[in-house]
Amino acid sequence: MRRRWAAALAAALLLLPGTARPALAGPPITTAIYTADPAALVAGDTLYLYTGHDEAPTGGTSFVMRDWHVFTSSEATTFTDQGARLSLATFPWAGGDAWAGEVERGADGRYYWYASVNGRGAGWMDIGVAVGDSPLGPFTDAKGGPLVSDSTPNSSPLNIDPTVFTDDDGQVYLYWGSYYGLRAARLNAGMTSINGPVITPSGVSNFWEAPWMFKRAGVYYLAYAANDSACSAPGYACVRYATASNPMGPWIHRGIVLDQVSSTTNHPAIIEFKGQWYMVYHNAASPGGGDFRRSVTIDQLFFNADGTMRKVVQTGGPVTPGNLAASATPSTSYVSPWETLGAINDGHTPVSSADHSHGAYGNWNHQGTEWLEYRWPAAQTISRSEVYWFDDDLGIDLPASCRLQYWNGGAYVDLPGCGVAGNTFNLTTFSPVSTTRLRLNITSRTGYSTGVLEWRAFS
Ligand code: FUB
Repeated sequence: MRRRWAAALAAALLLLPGTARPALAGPPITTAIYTADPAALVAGDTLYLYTGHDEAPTGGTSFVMRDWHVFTSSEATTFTDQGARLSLATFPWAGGDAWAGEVERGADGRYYWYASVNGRGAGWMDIGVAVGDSPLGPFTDAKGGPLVSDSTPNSSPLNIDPTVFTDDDGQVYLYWGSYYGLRAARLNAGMTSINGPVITPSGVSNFWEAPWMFKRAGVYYLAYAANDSACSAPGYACVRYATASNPMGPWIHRGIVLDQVSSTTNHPAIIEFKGQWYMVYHNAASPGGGDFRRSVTIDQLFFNADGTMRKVVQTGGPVTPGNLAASATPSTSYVSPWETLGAINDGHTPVSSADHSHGAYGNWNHQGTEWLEYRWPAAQTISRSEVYWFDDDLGIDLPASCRLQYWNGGAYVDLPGCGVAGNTFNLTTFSPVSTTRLRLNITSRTGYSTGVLEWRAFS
């Protein structure tokens, strides 16, 4: 099986001497459609976001992507959808899967849109390139076939997610790849062919996919999705980054710039616009959103004096205001190996007890009582719990009963029991307790196992 592909808005005016910064962003750039895989470009005084378009139905379990949209903004806060400006039809040789892309201005002043598509050839995904005379196109196929495919020597195990970077000397670089296979090459000035060997850059620790390259103060930066256990829950990705003094590396890993988001996939674009740096990325925070119904969002990004990037604060993320679960570490007595413990505090609001589009905790085929626990590094005051049960109409059913407990420093102390209704959050309120651990004991119905889609805790 292919690996599963693998969130209180803060609005404030921050003043820098002489510079008015725009209000913090954070909500989806649109809720009219689902968007993913952002790339960013500044042309004139406009910020352009090039995004994929998720069209999977509610509860869908795979990508449905046929075209790409362009969004414009003059202040990086509100965005106008300029519509689908590129589609699979632009590439007659391609058959499906309009995945991540990026637009770069060529030396000829034209705009080149590099895009991941199913090339219908050997292997699965290829990278095509379209060209237009303006950032909004119209765009036409610039090559009549893939720029990168499985037949490209030393290509990636999955040829997707192009990022294109033009250095100060005019040399253009293409980075791309997935399935842990990062690749890089120089492009010819014409923007539509590779010049020289495809290399496997070194030092890009835990690379999974979705590279984004840029330069600041003479330093090259490469941000990318990683999915190691030190940065994200199983099945989810974070964004790590590396820096280099040469555009082809070697790279030095610098850390995590964006934590796990509410979608399993994570995909960065980093850009400076009108004196402020931004991280553009996607999550599953839009109403009805999910792993295959993602939404692009934008947040401010800040650099330290030494050039390292501070971790981005996800202002429009999936965090329900006051939900203490977001900062807790979950653990359990048992989780089925194919299920996702991290799903219980990813901030997703399920549409039903069958909605495991963001993953689910499940303990099939255990029966009887199993427990889930949240731990915090410092004591939290808690007076409310909300549990959304998972029911797959197979081996996992709603529980027979459940009981909450908190840790008083020496023992677990009972709190009131909790509801076992499906298709809703089961609310339990109690006198405030100060604790570092909250435990949910779940007892199954005879013949079934149990599962949880989301578990929230509040002061
Ligand atoms: O949207 C399809 C794929 O999911 C992209 O190409 C990856 O970067 C991941 O976001």
